[in-house]
Order: sequence, then structure tokens, then C-alpha cells
Amino acid sequence: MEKLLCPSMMCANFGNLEKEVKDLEEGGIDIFHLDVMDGSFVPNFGMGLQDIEYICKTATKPCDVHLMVVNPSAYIEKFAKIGVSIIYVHPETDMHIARTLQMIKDAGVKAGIAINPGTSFETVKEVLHLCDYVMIMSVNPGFAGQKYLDFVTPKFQKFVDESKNYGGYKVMIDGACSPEKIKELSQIGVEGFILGTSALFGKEKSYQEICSELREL
Ligand code: S6P
Ligand code: MG
Repeated sequence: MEKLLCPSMMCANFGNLEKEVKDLEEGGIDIFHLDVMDGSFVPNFGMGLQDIEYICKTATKPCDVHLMVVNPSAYIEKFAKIGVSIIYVHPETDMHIARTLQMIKDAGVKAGIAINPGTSFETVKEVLHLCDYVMIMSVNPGFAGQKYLDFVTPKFQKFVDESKNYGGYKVMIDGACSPEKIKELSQIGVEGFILGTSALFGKEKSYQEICSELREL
């Protein structure tokens, strides 16, 4: 299965964002991953509208947004207008997640659900038919550079196995996604990998070298 390599742009060098976008595209990435944090749902602040707009405008590859904010439904229209291709929302912060997922689809954007380490398959199964992507978090959301939480691992297999019963959503991993995890999880059917400090940024090698090595795993 072809891997989806998704650089987490909060880990990129903002000193030269234009070059980062170009180098990553030339390196062979698939989808830019754009984290939005409001200092409320998660104890950190993350990329703002201007950052998102700039990357979407500069990139030729698709962009996603990962909304780690309270009341995400209020911002769906805004991000759809900017031109993102996938919007991920967290069920833990949304009173009406089914409505929000439908709102994303109605806006012509692919719907993604992002699932905290403490959230189970059973909690979200009723809305999985509305999801094009399921992004399983293997760290608590809010920060790059955290440790992989081992207790999350069995959830990947569960979501992969159930995908065929809910329209074939793609399973993604976000959080401490190292080359070892990419190897292990791609073998069981995980398709997409959010790449931060564990696999892509701050390394000696070029993005092109890293991406080809990750595809070989
Ligand atoms: C974290 C955020 C992620 C991180 C990414 C960092 O809340 O949603 O997208 O940017 O996980 O990766 P790493 O390899 O530094 O953990
Ligand atoms: Mg993320």
C-alpha cells in the first residue's frame, strides 16, 4: 500500500517557510499537516490563519488542518474557503460531532476525525461512516517531540480492521511517528503518517533522502 507522508508544519523552519514548502514537495511528501491550537482544548498555541493561508497558497500539494480547538464547528467555513483538502476535528471537544463532520462534507472538504489516546473505537463508531480519514493520536495533543504512548498501539489494528464496514476511511497516525513505527504500522494497514521531529525535521539528511527511505520501509 502506498504511504501518505504528511509533514507537520509546526515543526518546519518558519525562518524560510517558502523554501521549506518547496523542499518538502520536491522531497516527495503527499499532504501538508497544519496544526491549529487555541490554548484551551490543548495547553499550547499553534499555527494561525495567516500561516495556514500562506502554506495553502504556496503549496501545490494538498493541505489538511488538525483543529485542536474548542467549538471547531465555528471555523469549518473559514478553513474550507482557504482551500484545505481535509479537516480533522476532535470528538472530545465537540458536543455534536456528527453535525460538524457533515458540515465539513457539505463544504466540499474531506472529513477527518482525530482521536485522543484516551478515546476508544466504541466512542466514535456511530460517526465513522461520515469520515474519510481517522487520525489516531499516539501522544496527547498539543506538542511535538513527545514520547509514543504504547497503550494506543492495539487501536490501530482495530480501526484498520473496521474500515471496510464504514465506507473505507483511511487510518493515519499523529504523534511520535518514528521510522520504526512507520515500518510496524504500515505492515498492518495504516496508510498515513504525520511526520514531525521523530522522522523528518531537524535531521542531517535531505527531505528527499528521508522520504525515499521511509517509502522503502
Ligand atoms: C501534536 C500535533 C502533531 C505534532 C506532531 C509532531 O499535538 O498534532 O501534529 O506536530 O505529532 O511529531 P513528533 O514526531 O515531533 O511527535
Ligand atoms: Mg497534528
